[in-house]
Amino acid sequence: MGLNILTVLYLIGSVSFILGLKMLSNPATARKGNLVAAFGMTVAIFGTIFLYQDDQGNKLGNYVWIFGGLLVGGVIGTLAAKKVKMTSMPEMVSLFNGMGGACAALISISEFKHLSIALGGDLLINSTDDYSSYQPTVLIIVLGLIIGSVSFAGSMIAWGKLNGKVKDFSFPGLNILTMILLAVAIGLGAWLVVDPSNTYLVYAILALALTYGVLFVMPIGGADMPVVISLLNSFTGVAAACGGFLYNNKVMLTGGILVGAAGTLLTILMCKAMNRSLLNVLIGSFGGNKNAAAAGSKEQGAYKEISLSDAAMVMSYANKVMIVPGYGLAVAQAQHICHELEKVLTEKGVEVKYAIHPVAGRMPGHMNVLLAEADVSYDILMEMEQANDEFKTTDVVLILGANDVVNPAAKNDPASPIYGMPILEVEQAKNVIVNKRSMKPGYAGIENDLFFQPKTSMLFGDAKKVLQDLVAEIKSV
Ligand code: TAP
Repeated sequence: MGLNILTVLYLIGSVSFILGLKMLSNPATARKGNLVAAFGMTVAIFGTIFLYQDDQGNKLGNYVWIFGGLLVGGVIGTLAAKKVKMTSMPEMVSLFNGMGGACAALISISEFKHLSIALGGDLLINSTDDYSSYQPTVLIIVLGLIIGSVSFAGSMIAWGKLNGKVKDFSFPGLNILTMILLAVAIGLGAWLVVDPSNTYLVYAILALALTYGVLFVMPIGGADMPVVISLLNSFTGVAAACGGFLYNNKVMLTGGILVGAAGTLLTILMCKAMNRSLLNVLIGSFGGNKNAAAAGSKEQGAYKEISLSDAAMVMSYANKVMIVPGYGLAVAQAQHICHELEKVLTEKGVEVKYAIHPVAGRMPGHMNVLLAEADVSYDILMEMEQANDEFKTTDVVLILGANDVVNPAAKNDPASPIYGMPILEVEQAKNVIVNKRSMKPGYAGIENDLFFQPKTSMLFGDAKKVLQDLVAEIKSV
């Protein structure tokens, strides 16, 4: 009876994950989607704790440990999520993803121990036994161990890179060394499957996979971290799915597969948005600043500035204004005042739209989340392709704290580290006003020719302060 109810709860959990994921793909429903998926996870966790029984009818027990862990993890997770700034979200995703990988690796280690005990306490004593019926289980254990450990170690390095504590590191032949490490880990894994009596191999595989995870992420440039995190996220999903196989737990399997698939798709989409292959991201060095330094030192012409009152005037008398939000808007927390500007202009009869680049900011969907928080209508958010069609008929483009995503070098300069990344082609508009605090480069560390073009004017200052002043000026025009 208990098992039947549990099966129904697992079904509810699995359906909630799928619905939640679907809802997450649209900013209008994303918040609800998150809650729906969290509900599914709660049902799955508490269903397992209270209703799971093994073949002999034993319940889980260990309630003090389980609820102790839930309490400690729950409190840390809640505080971390409440405290985190929107701009540090990728770091937190990376950290939490690493924890998922570590869980999967620990499950593999503990399940291998259980298997050893089930086989008579010490597999070494029985080294001449026939293990064929256990080999599929050992295979899943090895896969979970390798993938989970790589995901854990790689995510920790990605976390360190995003918060600036870990610097890029590489040396000639590093890629070959990492390939060899992975090949040896897989080879030892195959050996363990053939002969599970070699218990020490588990720890050798663990050490190799952890080292591989560290060395695999170390040379990848900071700007490529979101792609790496998304890839590692898909690894964690696959490792969790291995846990689902081990425990014959359908909801864990579904959850793992969904995370694995979603992470893989997101990785592909991000690579497409940058017009680069995954291999190029993993062994290239975009953001590693070798080329960036060279590009950054290129001699540029003069740039011109625009005063607040002139900017207010140009925008007030425009037919159409496109706002391009970027990382700086998020840093300045200027989304609300940006919405205010949009309303003031709209009241004056100006058509206002937003042009959203897929990798603007520091995480996928960053700008959508930010603008949704300020109640900007989804109807006026243009994706890159739509926006690029609209710029031709735009009078003023107002760039707010964006830089790399509007850098024409991505189109025109094959030597640029961002060459090939699709950009917002703002220079097609009649006028371009750029708000940032200085002439400093953005995330990729390179200069931006756009700032030196004749139709571009710089409006220096913190985005929030500039927008507040701009709104006041426009109201008085
Ligand atoms: P960036 O190229 O990083 O440029 C942001 C600009 O904002 C900077 O040049 C900075 O110039 C300005 N800024 C900073 N604080 C500001 C403030 N308070 N007020 C006004 N301006 C401010 O941003 P982007 O155009 O959004 O491009 C995103 C970059 O990050 C891309 O290279 C992308 O590949 C990378 N990336 C993306 C993601 C995802 S998935 N979205 C994740 C990680 C990295 P000043 O210092 O002169 O003010």
